Amino acid sequence: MDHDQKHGLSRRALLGATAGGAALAGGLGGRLALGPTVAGLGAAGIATAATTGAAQAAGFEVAPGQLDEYYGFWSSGQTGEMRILGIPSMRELMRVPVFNRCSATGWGQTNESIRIHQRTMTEKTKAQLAANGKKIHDNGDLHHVHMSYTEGKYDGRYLYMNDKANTRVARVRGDVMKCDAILEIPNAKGIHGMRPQKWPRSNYVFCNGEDEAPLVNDGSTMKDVTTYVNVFTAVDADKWDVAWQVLVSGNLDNCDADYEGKWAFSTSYNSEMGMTLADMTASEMDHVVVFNIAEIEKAVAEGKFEEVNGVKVLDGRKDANSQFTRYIPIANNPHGCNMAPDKKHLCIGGKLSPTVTVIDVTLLDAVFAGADPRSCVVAEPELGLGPLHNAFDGQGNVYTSLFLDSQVVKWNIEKAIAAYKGEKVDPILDKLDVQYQPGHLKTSMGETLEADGKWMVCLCKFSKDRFLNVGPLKPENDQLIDISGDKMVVIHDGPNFAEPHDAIAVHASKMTNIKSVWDRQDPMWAETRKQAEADGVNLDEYQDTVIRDGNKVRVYMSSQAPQFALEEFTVKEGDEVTVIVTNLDDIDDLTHGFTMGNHGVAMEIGPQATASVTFVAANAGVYWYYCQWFCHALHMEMRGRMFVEPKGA
Ligand code: CUK
Ligand code: CUA
Ligand code: CA
Repeated sequence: MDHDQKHGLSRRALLGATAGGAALAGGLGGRLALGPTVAGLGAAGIATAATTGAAQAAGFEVAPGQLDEYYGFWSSGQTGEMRILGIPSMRELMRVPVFNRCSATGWGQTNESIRIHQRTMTEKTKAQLAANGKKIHDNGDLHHVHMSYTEGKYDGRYLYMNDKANTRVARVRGDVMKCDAILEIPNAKGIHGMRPQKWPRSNYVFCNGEDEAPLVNDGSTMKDVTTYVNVFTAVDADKWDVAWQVLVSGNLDNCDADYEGKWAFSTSYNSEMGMTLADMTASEMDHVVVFNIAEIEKAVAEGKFEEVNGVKVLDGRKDANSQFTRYIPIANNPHGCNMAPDKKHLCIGGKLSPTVTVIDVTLLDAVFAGADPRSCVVAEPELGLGPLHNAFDGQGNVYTSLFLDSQVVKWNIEKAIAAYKGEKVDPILDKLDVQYQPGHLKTSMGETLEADGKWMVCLCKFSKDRFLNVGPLKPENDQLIDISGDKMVVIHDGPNFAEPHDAIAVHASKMTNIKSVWDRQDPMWAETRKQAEADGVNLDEYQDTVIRDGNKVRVYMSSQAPQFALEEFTVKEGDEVTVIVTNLDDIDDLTHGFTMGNHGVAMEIGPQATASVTFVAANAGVYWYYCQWFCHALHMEMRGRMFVEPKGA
């Protein structure tokens, strides 16, 4: 295996960057009471630069102080967050709460995050939540994470992700790695497959509705499945609103977009519109829906839509005979849907069929002009049992996960096309056992025009005997595979908590706009700033102001290690208290926290950030608040008291 050689250059380049980072940390150390410790770390970082040879001998291992070559952005399934891992080290670097409630950062509890949750929430959902004593849904089922594109390449601006559980999509900013927008999608049910447009840029995020339901879902019709529809949604990625929706026949599972901005594609495993497992698998064929973006945009511009719940809806069902869609028959219950970086071939995982169907997207114009829908199929290699998802190396090869065989199969597109034409060639180049039952698999930069064929991560659904037994609930197993040679090689087992479905590997050079310190004027707390202005408080300066507004109390306190500006404040029993903390420290990695004891309140305040939280001081007494983020040698002392006076006092 020539892996070390192949990666040597970039690793050395990274080491240079690390040494610089260490020097920076050492410099910052002087500004902290913890100076000696930080300076010590810096020295260790520089020392590793001398051990390059040993690190390379260790293969994939990224030695202490070294940085990974790729950012891995991971979904977390039912945990509801996005995760960042380093590739190839497979070290978890960060968790970004999105649909979940986060105890560390206060996501789902701070006023700033609740506003993001509620901005696009429908009145129906608000009412449903209120009936349950809640303001937001604090769970999600996040299957897919994808980055924004400019001309088929990652541009580092945003990450987009779905929530199948509560029919939402969300966006995470590429500069601060925080969620800044959530969108509840009307009319659709159960957003599953989701992809940004790749060309000319990610103007849309395409979202598949997986679950069938009446379009007007108000109880007037429920068991009559002929009234059920499925909805394909294009979200305007800039306005973060629904641009348009298309009704389809059958349900929608996974989707992708092409590299020309002409098409979007979705697999459907329930063309039968069955409501039981037996019915959903009854047909011999299901289909892939092809969406014609230009035709859809034209109809929307000409006003040829129906407005349903404030959204422009077009009818792309089979009976409507529109130019919006075509239905390509595919063997029963397909799953994965992956556009190759050759700009030409779309690969559909057969799931129940042992095949992957290859569609040549340059033949789709003819299909829309009336040619047989199957005329765009140019290969259908038989690869093994349970083909789910496909990944690419940029060299004409595909890696397909075989769920039932617990294998990854490497095969060649051109050879598969030749075999489909009747030539005697075997498209299969290699098979590799993985542990166990793989779903998605991701190659480095593989979903972009810059697919580089270095690494693959295979997200296994089961780990069984691969790790110490931790009880009946086992971790998943995300395996790192070297694909730089002819043979695939498993390099590393990566246990992971419930339940990553998908990931992307983005070269670190794409993430040039990541910040270490917030901008004081960040839109995240723009509304909080407005309130402060109205209260005559300047959030850019030292704050120790308590404003009483009826039974509402707003407590403004800035923080600078190791102190809150207020070491005590007084409210009355029953007051609605809002604590607004601005972190005036502007040093890298100097995050403070605010925890109000015995009130279920905690939040993160990054350097130069503002965060706020509202709660009711229900019982009289003394309550300590404290900084829960270790920030200084005197971090323990960074605390204060809230006095809650008895009613009528
Ligand atoms: S997925 Cu969502 S069921 Cu194969 Cu993209 Cu796991
Ligand atoms: Cu501030 Cu700990
Ligand atoms: Ca089916």
